[in-house]
Amino acid sequence: MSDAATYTPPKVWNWHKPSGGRFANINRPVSGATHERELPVGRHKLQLYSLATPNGVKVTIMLEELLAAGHEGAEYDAWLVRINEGDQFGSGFVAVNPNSKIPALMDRSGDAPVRVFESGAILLYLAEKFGAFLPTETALRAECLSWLFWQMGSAPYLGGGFGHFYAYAPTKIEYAIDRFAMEAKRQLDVLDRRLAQTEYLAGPDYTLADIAVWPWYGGLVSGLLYEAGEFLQVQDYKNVQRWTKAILDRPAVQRGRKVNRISGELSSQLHERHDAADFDTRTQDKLEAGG
Ligand SMILES: N[C@@H](CCC(=O)N[C@@H](CS)C(=O)NCC(=O)O)C(=O)O
Repeated sequence: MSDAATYTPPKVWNWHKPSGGRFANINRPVSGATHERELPVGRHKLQLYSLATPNGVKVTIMLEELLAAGHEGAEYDAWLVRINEGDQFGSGFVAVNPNSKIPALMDRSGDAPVRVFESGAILLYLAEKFGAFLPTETALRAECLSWLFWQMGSAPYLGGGFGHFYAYAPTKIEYAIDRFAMEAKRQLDVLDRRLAQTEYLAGPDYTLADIAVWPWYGGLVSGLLYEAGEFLQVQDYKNVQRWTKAILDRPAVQRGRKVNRISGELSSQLHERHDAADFDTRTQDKLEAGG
């Protein structure tokens, strides 16, 4: 590990040593599959390959919301992808997402399967497929999509920037933490001002914009993400706090958060989801018993 204060980049960057840090074992400078492995396929038309990170949870919340709204075609199988073990580099996964990141969706309802990757694209695909959580009126739709794309562009500064340097990097670098803490707080202020004007991000109704933004920024202001609540003084963002609590009260959100979760309290984990009944207590009991 180079000393951050004295490091001079060489003329040509080379991948010659592990960088350290929490995800060092899966980071590499090339793409593509590292091993052959087919993906499992369940009985539903929608096959989701994911993990309950903020990006993964967006999609399981969306699917549970669609089901709660009566869209039976949104029934899905959710398969666990353990990214720390390199499952995202299996040939089957790479065929669904050449970028090797969860979440990835395969829609098998038509003659030929349709692959969708990137969580924002998946939310939009599902919203259009079922005609839900995306306003049809021009201005509201534009506002909704603007917040969706805001999330896709902003969260990497929160996760890959602030979260990485504050929580995961092997050394604490003041310059990097300052830079990204500033940006994280700026983003929270953007949301806070918007949510002072309207109940939800796109306007009066809960939409896919809220589903996209909540797992990241709701997690942050709850003090859960990166355990950075005190550091960023998240209690000050009162409107984001109000919105976060309202969304967490939704039963579909509570279900969606559990799917493909492998950490935290056992009662909050549902490693795979193939049926609505999988959320039953009996399933949880089985999990707690190690089944
Ligand atoms: N922009 C992508 C980001 C997806 C992403 O970063 N997924 C992470 C987990 S949150 C992942 O799969 N990482 C595994 C890896 O980088 O190898 C999306 O929104 O879908």
